[in-house]
Amino acid sequence: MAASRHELMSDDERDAGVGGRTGVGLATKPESKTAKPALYKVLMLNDDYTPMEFVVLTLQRFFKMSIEDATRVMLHVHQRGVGVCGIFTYEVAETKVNQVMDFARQHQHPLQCTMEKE
Ligand code: TYC
Repeated sequence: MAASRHELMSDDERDAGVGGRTGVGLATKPESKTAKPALYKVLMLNDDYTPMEFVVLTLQRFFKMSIEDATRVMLHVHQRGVGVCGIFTYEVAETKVNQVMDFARQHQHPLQCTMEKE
């Protein structure tokens, strides 16, 4: 589906109104009222020891994936070395990384999970 005109506009253009003249709004008006939060990718890393079933279970439990999606992501990580589990705000991403690392440690698996700015 093609992007709408509205979706293609910058915040400045929206602030100026549809078809408005960018950059000629009132000097007192903020450029945008809705600052978007920074986003972070949560990454899963491959290793030689963690069982595939454990990785699938981890993706289902902490990232709410179906068994099909979890298996797809696990196999991607197994084959490519790294894969994206999801994209979140900083605090949510940090919580997910900690949950995965704690879960792996409890089960004595070397599974590693990390985050990086998008
Ligand atoms: N490479 C592991 C194995 O062969 C499976 C695995 C997949 C481990 C993904 C970690 O993030 C991972 N048992």
